[in-house]
Amino acid sequence: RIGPSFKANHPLASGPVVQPAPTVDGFVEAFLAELNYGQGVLLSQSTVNDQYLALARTVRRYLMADWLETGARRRQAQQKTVAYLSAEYLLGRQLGNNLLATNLQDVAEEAMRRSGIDIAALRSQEVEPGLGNGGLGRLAACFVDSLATMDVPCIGYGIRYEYGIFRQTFVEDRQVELPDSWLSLGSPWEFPHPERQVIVSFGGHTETTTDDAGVERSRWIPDWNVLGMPYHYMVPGFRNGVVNTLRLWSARATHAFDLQIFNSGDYAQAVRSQTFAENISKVLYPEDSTPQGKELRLQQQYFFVACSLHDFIDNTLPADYDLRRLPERLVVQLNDTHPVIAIPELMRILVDRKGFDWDEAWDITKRCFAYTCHTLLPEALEVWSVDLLGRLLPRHLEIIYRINEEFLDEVREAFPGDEMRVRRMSVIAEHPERSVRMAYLATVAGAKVNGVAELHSQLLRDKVLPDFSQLWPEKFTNVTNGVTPRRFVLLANRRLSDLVTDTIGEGWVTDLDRLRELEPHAEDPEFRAAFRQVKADNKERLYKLLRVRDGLDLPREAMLDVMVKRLHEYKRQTLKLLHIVSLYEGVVSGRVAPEDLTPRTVVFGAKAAPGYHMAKEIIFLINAVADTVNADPRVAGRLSVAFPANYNVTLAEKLIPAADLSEQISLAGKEASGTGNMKFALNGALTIGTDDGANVEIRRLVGDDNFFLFGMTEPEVETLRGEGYVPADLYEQDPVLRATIDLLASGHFTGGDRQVVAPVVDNLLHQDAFMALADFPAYLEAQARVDAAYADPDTWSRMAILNVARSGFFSSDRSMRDYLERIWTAR
Ligand code: TH1
Repeated sequence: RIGPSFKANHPLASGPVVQPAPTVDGFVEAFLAELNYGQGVLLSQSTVNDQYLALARTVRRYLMADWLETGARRRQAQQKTVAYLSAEYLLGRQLGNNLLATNLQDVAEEAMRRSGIDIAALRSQEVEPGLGNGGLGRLAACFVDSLATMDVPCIGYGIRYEYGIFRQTFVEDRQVELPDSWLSLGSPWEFPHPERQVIVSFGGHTETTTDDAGVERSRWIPDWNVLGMPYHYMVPGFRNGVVNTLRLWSARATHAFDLQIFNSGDYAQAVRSQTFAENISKVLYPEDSTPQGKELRLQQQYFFVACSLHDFIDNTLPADYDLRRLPERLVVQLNDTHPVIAIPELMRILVDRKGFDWDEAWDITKRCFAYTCHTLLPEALEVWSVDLLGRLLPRHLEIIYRINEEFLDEVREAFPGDEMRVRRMSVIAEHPERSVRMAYLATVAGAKVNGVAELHSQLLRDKVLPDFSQLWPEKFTNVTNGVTPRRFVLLANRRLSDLVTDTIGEGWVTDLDRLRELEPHAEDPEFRAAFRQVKADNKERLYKLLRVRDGLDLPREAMLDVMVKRLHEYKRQTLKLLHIVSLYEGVVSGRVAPEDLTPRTVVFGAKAAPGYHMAKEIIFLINAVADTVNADPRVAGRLSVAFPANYNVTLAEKLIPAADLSEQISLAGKEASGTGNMKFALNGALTIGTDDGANVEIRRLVGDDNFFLFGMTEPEVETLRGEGYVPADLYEQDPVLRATIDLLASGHFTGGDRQVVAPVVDNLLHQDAFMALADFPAYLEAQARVDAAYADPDTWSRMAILNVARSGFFSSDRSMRDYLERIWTAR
């Protein structure tokens, strides 16, 4: 792993690493060197892609000394390290973020100008690494950013998917998925480390043997292997000289595997095996919160978890490290249940490979893990069939059975005679098929279990894991999510950032509570005007982009009302759509004069899981409504609807700073936290939202007067469900709702075709599992309050400024402090 010792003793072996001068000249020189020696082209011959790659590698050079230094310091210090295990990292583009972290934006811009290059063209050349679905993946990216900025030792472990979240396009208003080949033009931000490859085994069976001490031990005889090749990515802190590491694993075929088949003479089969192995890290599963239970997904999970634990225990810890003290050096944070197979894997390493006895291994394991739950939806709680798990990981299944047996003994001891409870709490479910409940396994093994917002953590305790919270109340805690102010304020909203810095000085970027100092300025008319100008400029920038990107022509003056998130029924994009249709219906039926409409532009951004039919029907319907509304002169300049395809981090960075209104309208009790809601508030949009997830905390902080609350509370939802919810009755009783749904159902938006709207309309009338109709009147009423507030620019900007000033709590730096205090150092 380390070079020969004569090298280590050489005076130059430990640096100093020569960094290019942080001047325009220094930058130009480094850039040309990268272009000439890295890309092998002359500036005069170079393509935009050559230039982008050379620019990225130039920025990398400025980070390298700090990266190497951070690594050396971490090896020296032997501190406790957070291994953040996440199947997803939704990173977003790297160039802008890394220029920001190194404080080189202006230098780089000038250096490019001097080289005759427009840096903006190079920025747009970057394909973002979309290695995540939505909030969960983006949260992981925010967390590693904050940990680097706070100089906390952390390794982010995950999967280097060759294809990230699909690229969305619309064909005749319907979603069509295209592969996201984010690596195809080169990947300047990654460092492959083939010398650190790890072997991962699958399949086979177990045997019982007796060891030298006469103890019976199980031995796993796997029947196939793959190699895990790590790729390292820099995670720079914000201008603090720290660069942490993200280590993502890529699957390769093992040589042994190839050779065996080669020897047997079947060349075609040898190639198939290669493909088979590499399939493991081929593509991100595009389901957000609805796992499909596919075998390849379990392979992905075990693959990256096995690589990561091996990497930490055998390559990161000193060779002679006493593993009884592992919990002093390692805390594994499980990002949802996706990496939970790490629990039996650590047991296997300790018992089978390192020779620990079971009890000691279990004691160590229990102190190493903590589990974050991100959902309440029952369909999102992962279970793996015993059949599949036993086939793929027979030894792990054995270990899980034993963990469960001992755990259930503990339950019997605590609650004698309560066999119902024992069955309820079993890690092994018996129905509908014998399977492993991964959330239960994580809760049994984890030292701490947290939800991601206060309401969510409470519902997690009371509704999802009540028996566990009764048994181990001290295990449960909350850490409310956060977002990084570096990417989502400083980088995405330079204009607002400049205004804030001019007003309260520097320092808020790493101490976001200081935004409070803006509060008194909400009363200053000049500041409000400047704040409005920032919004106007951001809208201008967005509309220019949407014109080029999507051919959209949007009015400059209208309120910008934004709903961006994954398409899911519980998030209720249909409720937003009903609002749009009701505004439109008001005008076309003559009930409302067009000039009485507050001018609005509604922007949607949403990807649907490819197999989620209802979500795709909803996308179609939004597009159909958008086409019709935008083409109707009766609402021209008053109501527009835009649905730019392929919402991603890059688009979010343009959309969120421009928004006036943030739509956070999930059915109460369904959205665990939400993090888009935080980004909008920090960028001066007002929220219209239900009492759900982190909305509750946003409202409490910004104040009731600065938040448009509507809809049922979670207990009210439960009550209504208990009484028997009949959406069709609401349709019958409410004339506005009836007119709205009738217009939708009439085929008005689909060229007279009633058939194509039926899936969504019928579902609303006869199922409406997420009670959009029940909240519809309250939503309209809240939107009327929005219109009234928007009518007075001073009222609106005062509210918006207070949202910014009071949202500092939602920095992911604060989330990381909470994890440190409540989970990672608490014992
Ligand atoms: C999301 C939650 O839906 C969201 O409310 C929360 O803010 C976010 O996580 C971060 O905590 C989830 N995403 C996923 C993705 C998968 C499985 C479960 C969840 S929960 C694949």
